Amino acid sequence: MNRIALITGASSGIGEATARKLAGSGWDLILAARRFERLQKLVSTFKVDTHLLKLDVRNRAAVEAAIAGLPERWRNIDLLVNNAGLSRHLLKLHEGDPVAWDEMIDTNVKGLLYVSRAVVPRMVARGRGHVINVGSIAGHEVYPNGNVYCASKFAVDAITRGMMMDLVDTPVRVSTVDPGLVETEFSMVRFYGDSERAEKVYQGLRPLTGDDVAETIEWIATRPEHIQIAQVIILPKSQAGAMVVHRKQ
Ligand code: NDP
Ligand code: 8X3
Repeated sequence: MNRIALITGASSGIGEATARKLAGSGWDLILAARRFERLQKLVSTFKVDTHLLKLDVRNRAAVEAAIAGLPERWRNIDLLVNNAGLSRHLLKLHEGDPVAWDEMIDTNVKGLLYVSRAVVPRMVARGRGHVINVGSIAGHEVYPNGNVYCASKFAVDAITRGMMMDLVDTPVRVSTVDPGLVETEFSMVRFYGDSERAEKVYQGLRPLTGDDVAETIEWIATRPEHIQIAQVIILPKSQAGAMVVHRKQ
């Protein structure tokens, strides 16, 4: 039987690209997202076994039930990619939208915790497993109006470090991949479908693609078992930090 990977947020962007990449390399896949029909379309051409979960990672009971309810054939997850996440708005904190704060913290932080809490115990029990969290350059540097999104990604960084310590006496590996600008649906979601504003984010530079990040995730996941890639920061060539981006006029 092939190795099994569970990818959250596999209906778009980095998660979708990671699903394609791992499917191409012969991993069997559990794919989770809210937009189930997208997952169905995605796997229609895959040659590996797949198991789809319509899942909102913010819903702790649903996460617990989804993992506890996995058929026996899918229980031994070798790789968890905690990718589901989003940003909302670019606003000063005192002018911010608490509904958007909840969405970001509940998804990026609490969702990642819920999924990890549900999946990792069996990895520990089996003595085998790898968790790769998708952080961000926003988890290393705060940028203006990024306040809560950045805080959520700083939290991912702290959680990753904590998990690595908690699992140091087990064979379970923990890693984080922290991208800069990746052209996905991320900015469309951040700006609530304002495509003009979303496109401007990537104007004048060649951003990363979901495939670029997926390739890095696969590389991290396929190192020999004595190697734990703790963290990879991956940026477009013309980005030198969260706020330092060179754009051609
Ligand atoms: P996309 O918007 O293209 O994809 C986001 C994915 O997350 C979708 O599959 C979406 O699925 C899923 N998702 C969002 N909320 C939930 C939820 N509550 N439950 C389950 N799934 C959810 O963006 P990206 O691919 O760019 O984002 C993926 C990750 O990469 C995020 O964690 C993001 O913070 C991070 N990142 C992105 C960067 C970028 O520049 N694009 C840079 C650095 C990090 P659905 O809506 O179907 O549930
Ligand atoms: C996404 C990267 O810089 O747009 O995490 O916040 S950024």
